[in-house]
Amino acid sequence: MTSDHSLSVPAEPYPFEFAPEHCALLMIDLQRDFLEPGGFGEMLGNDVSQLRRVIEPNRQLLAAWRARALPVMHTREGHRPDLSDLPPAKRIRGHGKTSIGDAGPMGRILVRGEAGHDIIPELYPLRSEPVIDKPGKGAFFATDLHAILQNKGITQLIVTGVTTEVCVNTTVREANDRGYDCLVPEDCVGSYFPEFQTMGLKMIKAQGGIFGWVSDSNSILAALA
Ligand code: TIU
Repeated sequence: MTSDHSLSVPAEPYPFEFAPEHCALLMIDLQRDFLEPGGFGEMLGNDVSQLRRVIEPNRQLLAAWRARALPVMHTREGHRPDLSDLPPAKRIRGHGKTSIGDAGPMGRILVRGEAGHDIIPELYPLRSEPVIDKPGKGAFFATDLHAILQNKGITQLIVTGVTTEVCVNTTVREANDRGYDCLVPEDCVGSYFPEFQTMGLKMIKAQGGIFGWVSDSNSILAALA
């Protein structure tokens, strides 16, 4: 708890107490290449409808944060056009025919500045909302996110986005080790794999909230109302 003006959200493993002005909405990798039909995610054989169900609850949470002028931040996974920040191990992983940096359905895959790398129009950032370009799965690795959060006095995070077991989980773990409280609304995070969605959320809230809390968007909206 970071202020005397705190709200309580029903959550697992126990209620999440948060001070809105110290709590950022951190939206992970809601990028066209992961969510849109014809993008990189679908090209890899994934069912993007599993991710698209997160759009509407995220839109509602984003509207609520913006209406109260609370802090919002977005991340994008991707690399420099010269690929100098792309580890060779990441580029060749999977031995696919097409890999990061190659021409894809919406421009060069996961390259900054390309259409597919950008955030979906439904959840597009405002100019005032920091966008963190990250080369890895976690939002803290090789980025200035921690400094930005510290400068703004943010100690708690509502983490949403895709995918639950990859970039969301990695970011929550990184945040937890840096001392942030993280709440994950389950309807605002998505995985291409239903079993990973379930287990990815269980891993966060297990053992007394080993990495954080799990709730849903309606419970957060109700607490803010
Ligand atoms: N953002 C994110 O999770 N990147 C991924 O590569 N996720 C997969 O599930 N592949």
